[in-house]
Amino acid sequence: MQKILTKNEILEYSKKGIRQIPMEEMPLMTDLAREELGRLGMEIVLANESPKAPVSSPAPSQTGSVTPGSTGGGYGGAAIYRGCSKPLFKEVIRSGRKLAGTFIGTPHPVMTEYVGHLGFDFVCIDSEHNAIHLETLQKMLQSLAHTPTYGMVRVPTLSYEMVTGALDIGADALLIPQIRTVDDIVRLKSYSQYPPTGRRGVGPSRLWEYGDSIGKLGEAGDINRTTNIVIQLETVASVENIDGILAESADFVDMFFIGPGDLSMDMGIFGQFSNPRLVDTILYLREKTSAAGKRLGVFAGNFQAAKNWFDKGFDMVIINSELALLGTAVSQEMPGLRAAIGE
Ligand code: 3PY
Ligand code: MG
Repeated sequence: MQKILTKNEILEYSKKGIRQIPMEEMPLMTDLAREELGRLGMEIVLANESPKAPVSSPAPSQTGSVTPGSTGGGYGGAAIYRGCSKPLFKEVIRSGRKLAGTFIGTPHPVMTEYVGHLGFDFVCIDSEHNAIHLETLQKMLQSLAHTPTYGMVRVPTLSYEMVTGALDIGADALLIPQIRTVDDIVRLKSYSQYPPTGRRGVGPSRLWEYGDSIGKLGEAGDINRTTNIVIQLETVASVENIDGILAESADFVDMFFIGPGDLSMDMGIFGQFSNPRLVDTILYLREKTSAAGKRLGVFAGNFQAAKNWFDKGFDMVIINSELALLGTAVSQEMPGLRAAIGE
């Protein structure tokens, strides 16, 4: 009979320092076992296979690396057969890795897939400021399955439909704009977390391989482990309420994100990114989030600004958008071309 390899047995091998588990034939594995194997960067070696080079530690520190047995697009173990296998985004977020992404505004999977191969850790599909609704979002997320890049979605509204909907179609993380009050966080928690923490509904969505892996929700462990919520701090109210916001989100949010555009607009100094009032407010938010043990990201207009934010200790940067990056590249070259042809 085919051997069944459990998560505990994998942990035993790991404790003994064995990273390549020798087996006569490929064992059956529970989803938790497969996930653990991937998380620990271990693999099965069959008796008739020659030993391979040592496997490096789990992939979070390596954009584009593929870890056997763990998944992208959320959680499901079956995803190993369905696309580019990635560690859980939660592990990457918690690993301490500095994360670089860009917004996607073009409502099409081809653009998403293309940008997914450019070396960003994640893309953030921006349905707050673009005509991208759930049907299109799902296709855009699907297009990332064969890339090493994670798919974050900025939802347009703090609503059950958008929060639960975007998670169910497989968003690796949600970016939640325009947060103002502690009550916003209470609602966000109830929409994004399964009971008893919240009131998110259970269904055979893409996240659960259309039902194939939905049984995982019944397994022991944190059933909300697929969920990554990033809260935007971009209103004066969110600055005023920061202590309450941090307290209320303590158990379900790892990352915050500052939107300097809206924050400066709300402060009456739109676009004055060097204005000391804005800079001091951003640094104040960094102190608060860091004291609460949370990671912090920020929007950057270009790569140089992104480097500056990383130098200042920020953990995540969203570098403008795919359209802005395209616009910059073309506008740098076009004058030279026009001059060369005598215009
Ligand atoms: C802002 O700057 O307001 C943003 O939302 C950037 O993402
Ligand atoms: Mg904003």
